[in-house]
Amino acid sequence: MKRRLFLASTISSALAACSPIGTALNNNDAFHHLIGSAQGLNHLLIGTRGLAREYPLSAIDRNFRVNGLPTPDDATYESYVADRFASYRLVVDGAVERKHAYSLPALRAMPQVTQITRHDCVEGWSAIGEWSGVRLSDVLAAAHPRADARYVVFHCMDRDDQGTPYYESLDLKEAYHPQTLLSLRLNGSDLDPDHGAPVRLRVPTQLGYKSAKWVKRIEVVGSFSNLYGGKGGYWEDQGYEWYAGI
Ligand SMILES: Nc1nc2c(c(=O)[nH]1)N[C@H]1C(S)=C(S)[C@@H](COP(=O)(O)O)O[C@H]1N2
Ligand SMILES: [Mo]
Repeated sequence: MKRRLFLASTISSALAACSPIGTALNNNDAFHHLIGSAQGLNHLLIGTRGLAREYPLSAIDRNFRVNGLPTPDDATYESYVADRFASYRLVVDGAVERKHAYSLPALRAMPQVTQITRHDCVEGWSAIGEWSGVRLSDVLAAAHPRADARYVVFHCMDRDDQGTPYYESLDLKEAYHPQTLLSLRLNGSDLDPDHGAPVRLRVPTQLGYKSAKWVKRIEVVGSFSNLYGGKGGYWEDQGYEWYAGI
């Protein structure tokens, strides 16, 4: 019932509701207006061809806010945390010639990129962090996407209170963007569980909901027709824009 009421609510309230923990901002009409117009403008702005701004070390927000669905607490995730993700594998499959299952040490052995960028949540807050990890383009290149590949879907380990997991997607152009990372580290430390350990997508050219936490599987697809509501993401299926360029 709660879910049906939520789906029936206006696009603008959906846009301001990317945390299940409601914020005062969600009830603010001026904020809805601001966010609504920002979403409309996204299509006119630089988009994924531009580079997101990078910041100096002094700009880092040491306390990076935690947001979104709760950190997974199922037996599988608890055992990952207990063995420091020794048994975790990041699966890459779908419309690719070469499927992969990466262990965390295998990801750490790939070339690492570090960038200090700002995370912008659609709810109206931002945080600057130093993110390190593997370029998504390197992982995709190793998988050899097939000719029918169009999008890259990220399947996550967290679930909402209905049991639906979080999922997100990028098109190939955004996925191959040089700043699009599979992050393993935040502010000089391994990612902690609350920020998406062990692997979290970081897309500084797009709004925060694209930066999927707790990624366990990267699926290359030709369309979203087999992905839940068919709009390409957990929040997209509830009214957010799929294209979330900043
Ligand atoms: N798996 C998963 N990824 C997610 C979310 C989520 O609920 N589940 N929330 C998104 C949203 S709306 C935001 S703002 C950021 C929050 O990231 P942080 O907790 O590191 O600040 O994660 C994004 N990625
Ligand atoms: Mo967000």
